[in-house]
Amino acid sequence: MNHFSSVRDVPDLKQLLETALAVKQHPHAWHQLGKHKTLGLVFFNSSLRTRMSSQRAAYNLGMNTIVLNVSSDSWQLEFADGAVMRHDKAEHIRDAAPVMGQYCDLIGIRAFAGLQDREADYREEVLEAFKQYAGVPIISLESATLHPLQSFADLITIEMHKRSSRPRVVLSWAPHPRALPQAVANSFAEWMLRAEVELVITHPEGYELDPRFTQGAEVEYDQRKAFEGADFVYAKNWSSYTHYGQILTQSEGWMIDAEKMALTRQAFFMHCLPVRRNVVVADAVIDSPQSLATEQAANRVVSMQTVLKSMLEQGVASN
Ligand code: SN0
Repeated sequence: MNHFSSVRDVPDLKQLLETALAVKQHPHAWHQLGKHKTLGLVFFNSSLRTRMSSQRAAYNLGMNTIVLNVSSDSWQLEFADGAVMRHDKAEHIRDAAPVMGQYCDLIGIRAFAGLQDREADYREEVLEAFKQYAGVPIISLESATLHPLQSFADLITIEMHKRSSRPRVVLSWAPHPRALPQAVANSFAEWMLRAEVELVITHPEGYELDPRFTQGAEVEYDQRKAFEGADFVYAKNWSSYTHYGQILTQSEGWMIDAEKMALTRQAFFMHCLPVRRNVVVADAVIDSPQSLATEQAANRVVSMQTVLKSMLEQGVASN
């Protein structure tokens, strides 16, 4: 793994999952591995779990961290080639990224989709510019199209709770008051399609995801039918990909409640958080013993630590 921004960067997923289970059991067993190494964490968007779990994962490996919140603490960055920089952006990525690469051995980047220009978002302009100019390995902390550390944590969580060798995992669209990126859903689909699960995606018409990430998954437009026999229900809102960035309907009827969960095989409920209670999911579901939301968040330390450990052992961060 030179960079980690998709499951496609993982050469052997089974092995990575095995490593994760070892890391979960013995989080401090590699506390010297990251000695004298620095992880940069660069945020263009808000974060709670990603920031705290990344710092904790680095600490468990004996690494130092430097956090930069670009939107509030730093110069605003220009990404356009050949820009005449007379406006609000003070520094170009061609200058900023190599400097960060001097201070850090690995850099994590969070840069959400802008949801205005589909081509630009799906080209991953920000993430790719860091890969091109920083000169050190880049780890996605949620990019415009994917959130691999979340999906890896989700896979670890499913692995710990599955009751059969090939559980039925349902990714369900849910309502939300704001337009959100497709990244979590794209990424979850991409990881599940490479794991030992049966993936079903359910959403209202118009919320079809980019087939580059979902090819091979079953799509069921009837949410209740999708829930029948489910072992895991993964709730997430996303805005339309085809009518890019739009909320097509409020679809309140898609909220996940106890009555719908009763259609499942006593399924576990999953959400990556932050969640809008009683819009996406009813209190009774997220507060039930079947909810894995806190455990998913706990496994964010495990997924990040496993990725850092693999990169450090490979010697990719050898400044
Ligand atoms: C982000 C998303 O991609 O959907 C991050 C999820 C890990 N979620 C939000 O931005 C939610 C914000 C809100 O207003 O509820």
